[in-house]
Amino acid sequence: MATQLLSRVQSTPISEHVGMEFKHVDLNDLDENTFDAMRQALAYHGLVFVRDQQLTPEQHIAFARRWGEIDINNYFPANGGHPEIAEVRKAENQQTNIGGGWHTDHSYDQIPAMGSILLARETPPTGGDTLFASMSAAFDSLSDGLKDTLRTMRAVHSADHIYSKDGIYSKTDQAGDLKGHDLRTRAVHPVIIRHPRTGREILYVNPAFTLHFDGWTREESLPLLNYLYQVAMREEFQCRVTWAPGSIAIWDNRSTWHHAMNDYHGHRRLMHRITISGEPLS
Ligand SMILES: O=C(O)CCC(=O)C(=O)O
Ligand SMILES: [Fe+2]
Repeated sequence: MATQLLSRVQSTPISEHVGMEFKHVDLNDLDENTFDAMRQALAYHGLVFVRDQQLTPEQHIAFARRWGEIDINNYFPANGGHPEIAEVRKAENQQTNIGGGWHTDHSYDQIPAMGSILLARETPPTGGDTLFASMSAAFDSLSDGLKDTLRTMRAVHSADHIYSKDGIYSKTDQAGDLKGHDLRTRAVHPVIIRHPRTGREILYVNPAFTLHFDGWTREESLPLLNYLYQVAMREEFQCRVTWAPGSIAIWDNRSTWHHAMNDYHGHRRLMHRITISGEPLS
């Protein structure tokens, strides 16, 4: 207790439903109490954000290992020499960014990643923010009738239409940077999952990777999916993070969506991402 009283660590919510910013912390020298507070904040607020960190790639990896096992990304280019670190980058002369639409990472995997740890290395002079949205707040806002119906449903997810040879990125100027064109992915998950730590219910469909409800055609699924997406995209469920080199975000990939803004054409942005493995969803 004495250490907590003496500690200058401060944590402040970023918005009502998602995000907690920690101040006066050094991630290279983080005591167990503060790390536990971050774990708790991640579970209940879906996103932990910290500014002004000086982490080498090795220190980024060491910090990530405190959260769990590292999941090597199949699609993003690796940072030379560190296969654990994927680069999320956009050059001065590129138009398309990575993650420029609402999504949750890895919902196409049987056991989706728990989350990611994204460290800003180079940021544009303005813009390049990331939006996050709480899928537990979105779920809570639905009617009891719709909640009950969704609890009985499952949805099919895949990444093939995004990353395969003729997928969405193949037609963009990110095509040359991405890999894994021949991988095939398909997973069926409950539409409503429970957070493994908080027990809170979460709406687990997303516009990027969810194809249709299990047993329904895509045509039948789209009206309801689009309705759920409209609810989930309400500004009241969101927060916005503005990056500078050394800013780092840890997000819970089950309970949040994110969206990388693409409003900095002509400037470079480079982020280092480490993905943390998850556990089976239920
Ligand atoms: O660059 C960002 O802000 C986020 C990109 C993204 O979607 C990701 O790293 O999963
Ligand atoms: Fe993403």
